Amino acid sequence: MKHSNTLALLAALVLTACSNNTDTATAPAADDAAAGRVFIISPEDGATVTSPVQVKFGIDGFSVAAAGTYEPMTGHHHLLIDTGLPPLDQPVPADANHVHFGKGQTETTVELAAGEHTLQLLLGDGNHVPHQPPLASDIITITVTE
Ligand SMILES: [Cu+2]
Repeated sequence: MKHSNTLALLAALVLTACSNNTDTATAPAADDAAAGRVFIISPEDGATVTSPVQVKFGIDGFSVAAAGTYEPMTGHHHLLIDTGLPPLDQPVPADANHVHFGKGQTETTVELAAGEHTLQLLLGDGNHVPHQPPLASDIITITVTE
């Protein structure tokens, strides 16, 4: 594929440029996570909504890529429902409170019981591990009515 050829050429150029430093040549390009941001587009913080709730994910500086993709400056969304941030040095858990969007989805619909709920986005890399520093949205609180 043309894309792969371009990558191979780039890799060859990098290898040539760094031929006196194999550590640098073999290390993956670094993420600049400080340049990225994720945020919940909707619902708005404090909103009163009915279930199912449509949640739209926003991202700046980084690009969304499917799980298993290891390009720098990419990741996929995780929606944290009624829970705090998980340990940030390991893959995000996968359960009812930590929902993965490993196909690169940028929105979802969640069924929530009546009452108050918190939502937060956390970006993960190709291995579902948060970036350094982590790209997490502000926490929003919504109220679901019957
Ligand atoms: Cu994931």
